[in-house]
Amino acid sequence: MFSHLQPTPIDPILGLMAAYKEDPNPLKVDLGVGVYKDEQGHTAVLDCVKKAEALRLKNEDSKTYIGMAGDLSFNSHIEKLAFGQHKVLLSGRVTTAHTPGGTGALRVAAEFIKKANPDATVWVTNPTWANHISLFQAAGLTVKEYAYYDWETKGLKFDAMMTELAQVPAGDVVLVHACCHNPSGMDLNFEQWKQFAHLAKDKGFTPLVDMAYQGFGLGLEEDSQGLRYLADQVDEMLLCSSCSKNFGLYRERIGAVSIVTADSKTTDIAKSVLLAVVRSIYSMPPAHGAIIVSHILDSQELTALWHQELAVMRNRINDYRQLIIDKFAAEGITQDFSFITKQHGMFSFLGINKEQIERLRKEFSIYMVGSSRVSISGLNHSNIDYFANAMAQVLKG
Ligand code: PLP
Ligand code: TYF
Repeated sequence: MFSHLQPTPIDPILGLMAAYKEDPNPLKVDLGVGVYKDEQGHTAVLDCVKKAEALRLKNEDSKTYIGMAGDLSFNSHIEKLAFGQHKVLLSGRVTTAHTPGGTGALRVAAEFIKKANPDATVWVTNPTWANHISLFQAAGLTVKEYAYYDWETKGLKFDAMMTELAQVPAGDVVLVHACCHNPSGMDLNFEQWKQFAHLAKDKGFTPLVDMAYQGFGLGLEEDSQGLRYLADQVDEMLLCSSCSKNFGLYRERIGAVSIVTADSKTTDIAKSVLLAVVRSIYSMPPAHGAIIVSHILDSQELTALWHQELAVMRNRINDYRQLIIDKFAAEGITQDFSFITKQHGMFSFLGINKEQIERLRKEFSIYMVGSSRVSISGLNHSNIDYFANAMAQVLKG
């Protein structure tokens, strides 16, 4: 039966990562995958993680299974990180399972939605992270897009977004990015979050917030402001979070899915369904990443260190947003790229065309996703002039 299989194309972002690795050009620049790189172009293990790992090595006394919900201490920490002291936590309206990465959280959420409403359509931003579409389709759900990014103004199509979402029926799910929109970098401001939350409440659709970059936008608290306002307004929602970026735990695969229900009785039922979904996919999540995060957030000292290290990553990216503009100006580029400083998180769309992206890759070994998405932390003081100069040549035509 395997001879009937058809080849499946590789995820273009991961394909780009492989192509970059094989490129022998010493000047090559990787602006592809959303993985934070420091000034040396290295994705280092955070010091707070190293310390927590040492603690784990010393204290761990068993490798027996953890339950289907994973590490309960982690779950409690991750809920507080997202919701703070919110009434949904205080009134027992949230149930959380730790998952293999944010991707695992989304996949579990998809199956959970399928159980709650098999006919649900999941609405995603146009454009969105390509995996969103395949993850929800894999659970047999219909996926449709709503207006979001405006290629003309390099901003949001907020009015069109609200008009389209006003047609979404109760029982459907609307996925929003908590902060640091992937791929555009263009986020809702707080006023827009409020309007979105009121619409969700009026229309009765269920929001699903994907929070893969908490702390990479404006700060840990600021980045969850919209999410918390939404939780003030609606009875039910889902949250998928990831510790891949903000704890630098990419390969440990640690994330969480949280379900918010209208009352604690429904939460108990939702929990049983959630755990049944987990059991039918992977039984129990891997423990390591969750225990690392738990150790960090259990300790004031390690939490303070984490905040510092996260701020270093966030500030470096934001500094480079401005530096790109300055270097482009120094190269005589006259097109307006000021939108880059209005965006948040790892990514921005440069808004250049396919041929220009192709030339950057072929002539200069500068790698970015085909939509012109750049992962800004791939830039550093050794390559930014090379990048700005290549951009100037390519923009001249
Ligand atoms: N959601 C978004 C928007 C992402 O960009 C990512 C990837 O980084 C994820 C979810 C899931 O990340 P991971 O599975 O690595 O935790
Ligand atoms: O968008 C990105 O670059 C990150 C990393 O299948 C990623 O979200 C990309 C593709 C993928 C998994 C993670």
